[in-house]
Amino acid sequence: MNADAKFTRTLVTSALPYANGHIHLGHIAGAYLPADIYVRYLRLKGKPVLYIGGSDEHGVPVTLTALKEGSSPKDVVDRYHEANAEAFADLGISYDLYGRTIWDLHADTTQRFFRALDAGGHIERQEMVLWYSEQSDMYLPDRYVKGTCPRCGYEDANGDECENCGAQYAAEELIEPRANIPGDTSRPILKPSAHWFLKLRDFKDDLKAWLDSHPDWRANVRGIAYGWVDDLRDRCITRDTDWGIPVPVDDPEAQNKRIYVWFDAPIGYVTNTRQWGVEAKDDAAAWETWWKDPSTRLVHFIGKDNIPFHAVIFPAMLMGQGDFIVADNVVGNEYLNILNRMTGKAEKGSKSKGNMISVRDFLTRFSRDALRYYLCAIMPESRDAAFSWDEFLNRYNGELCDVVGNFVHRSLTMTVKNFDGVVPEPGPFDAEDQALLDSLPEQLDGIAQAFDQFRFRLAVERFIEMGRRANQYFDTKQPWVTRKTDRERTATTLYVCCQVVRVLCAAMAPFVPDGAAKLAETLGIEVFVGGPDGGPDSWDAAKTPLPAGTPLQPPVVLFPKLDKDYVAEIAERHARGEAL
Ligand code: B3M
Ligand code: ZN
Repeated sequence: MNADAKFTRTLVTSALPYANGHIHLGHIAGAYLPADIYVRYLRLKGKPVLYIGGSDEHGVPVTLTALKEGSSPKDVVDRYHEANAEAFADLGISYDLYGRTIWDLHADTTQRFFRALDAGGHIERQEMVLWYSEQSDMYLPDRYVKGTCPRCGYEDANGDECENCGAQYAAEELIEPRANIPGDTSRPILKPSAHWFLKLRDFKDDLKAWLDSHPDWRANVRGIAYGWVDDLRDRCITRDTDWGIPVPVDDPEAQNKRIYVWFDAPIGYVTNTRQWGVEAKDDAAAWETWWKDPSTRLVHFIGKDNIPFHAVIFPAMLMGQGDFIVADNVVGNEYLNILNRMTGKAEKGSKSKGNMISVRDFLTRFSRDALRYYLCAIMPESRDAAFSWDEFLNRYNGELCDVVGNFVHRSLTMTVKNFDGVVPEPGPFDAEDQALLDSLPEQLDGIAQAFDQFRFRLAVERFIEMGRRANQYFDTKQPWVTRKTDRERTATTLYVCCQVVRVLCAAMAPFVPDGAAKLAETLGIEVFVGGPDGGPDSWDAAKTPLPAGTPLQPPVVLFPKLDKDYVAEIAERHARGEAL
């Protein structure tokens, strides 16, 4: 369906990463780069778009990190929130707001959600038994207890779910439980505790109807979402911990408990929109248009492990509010693995293997355009992909530099040198000139169509294809030969090349914004980059030719080539588990 018809604005979210570690390339290829490319594309089109992100600062991942490093949860989240906000900015992930879930405003939003669900009869108090450590004197929620999966026998399963087979089970089903706390050697016991549950079944029909109305979603997302909706259970939305948002119920049992992190985290999108309204618009009610007006299109970008939360649970929570919109698309990527150079096999990135590459480290060595280009070119859209140093080198050098960078550079250098630094006045067009000129709007539309369908790899392919076609034209026309014999012919050729360059400039802007900005400056074109209020369409404007006589700046190298030995040296360091 044509999304334009129904919607007047788009709200884009990227998953909120836990603030307990550095952002790495796997995160980027999953939920951040595709969202950022999409948002930049919409901004160029002049469509009103708001891009919201932030840190996920509650939950066991954070308290466990604090416990293991001997610090406090607050210390952990302060450190990593800062570091990750900076890494995103360095990579050009262009959030309108990057917020925090420890904000008071977020406790307020979350408690409002909880109360509305409670008032609607969708929350229920239940007694349950949980693992408890007498040695550490605490309940062992989620990853605090490990054991053997009752379904598949995996020995590192969590308290109530197994990473290996995806099974969910009651705590008491876990086999041979052990506390996942340094120094705790006691055998956990089962102890009763009261908790609050979200009655997901109440939303079954609405969830199903909503999924049915989106047959265009990716197969991975639909498959997982339908699997859940067909087997909905009550979800426990509180935990025995003191790190999190207080449970807004009048019950002494709730005192020592907090709201479960997966309940509050997606509400962070709403909180951070509220905060954006206050900061950018000085309007505490600005967020409501983005979350309640049915002409807002909500799109979530996530990694595949987050699919149930974004395609089932959070939508149910939104439906339970009565007046919120739900997502029009949930774009879930598969995983980015890492190619092991010794074995030639793709491996899962893991802290213990030390093979993960943080964005911070990577950007001390290579440009963000290089990283963005490569990750987009291999984006794990419908199956897992693997980061490889050799492929990084080959694709960046061989495609972005040699095909597009080279075409732009030779076209503009010749033009500036031979035609007084302006776009030349063309003579009559021959069939080849005309065919290339005529194809440009179509080629740009092909890239737009790929973006509209969240097919970022295809967009990159079409973009490089545009460069290849242009190089073929250049080679056929041989302006470096005609320059000495036929000035009018040369002027026509380079006029056509300048038009291709102009279109390439728009097409590359969402992937490689730095190269695009340099090129726009060379061409003297003003690129309007819109935001929440929208504006003129700079994307379609690229279809209007640059007039003859337009002054050009001396061209600069857009995409400096990578040195093979340098990349090999960094790859070696990575293979040895050293900092890049
Ligand atoms: N923090 C899980 C993750 O970082 C979780 C996502 C929350 S999205 C609202 O992958
Ligand atoms: Zn299992």
